[in-house]
Amino acid sequence: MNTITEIAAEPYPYAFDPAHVALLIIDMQRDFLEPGGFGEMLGNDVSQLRRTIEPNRRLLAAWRAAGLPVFHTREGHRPDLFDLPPAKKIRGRSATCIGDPGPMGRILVRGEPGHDIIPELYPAPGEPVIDKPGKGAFFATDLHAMLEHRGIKQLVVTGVTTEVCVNTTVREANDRGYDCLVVEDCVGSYFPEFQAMGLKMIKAQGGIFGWVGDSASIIKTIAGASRA
Ligand code: C5J
Repeated sequence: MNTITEIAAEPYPYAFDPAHVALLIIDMQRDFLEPGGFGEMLGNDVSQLRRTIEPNRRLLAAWRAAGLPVFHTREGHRPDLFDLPPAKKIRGRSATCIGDPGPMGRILVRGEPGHDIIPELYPAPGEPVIDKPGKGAFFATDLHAMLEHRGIKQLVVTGVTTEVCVNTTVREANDRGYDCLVVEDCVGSYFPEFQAMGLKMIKAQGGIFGWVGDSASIIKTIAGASRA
């Protein structure tokens, strides 16, 4: 399938172009999603994020089967923390913060177990992983260059959390000219009200930052798709 196909979405159908689209999976990391990780240690209900794992797994499988490109991101910092802004380190006044020992190694530090992607969605060989020090995937990374080199103009965006790293990334992408389709059952927030509002903000005002759709509609469209 190489033709542009309309996918049901809000605020209006998304013109899915298999020749210029990539799947961008944001921060599906153990420390955010797994029981016993940093997210749960802070008092968050990880089940709110874990409900996205199965829909993401199905979408990723269909995406890979269609031979379409996928990019993964991880939020985290160098072990020496030189890329960690002091403001980010002390924000929240928590007794345990980024770089400190946590339940799954040093919190949000590259190379630590908790920083890595959950096994259910682990990147396949050849799938780029973008390590980002900020909330947005475009800040201080080479993601934009990588997408441009591949001719990518559309991003189907999944991951966590809806109101923080997903929203920030979609806004950054929108300003760089990408058409973003956010997959509502594949993005999650610890807070149900932020999940609802985070999605509403994207599709409001005629799709001010992008579109919102569901994984079943996307899977139906890409089934059997091939870049050949
Ligand atoms: C947060 C993220 N919430 N991936 N990170 O700190 O949304």
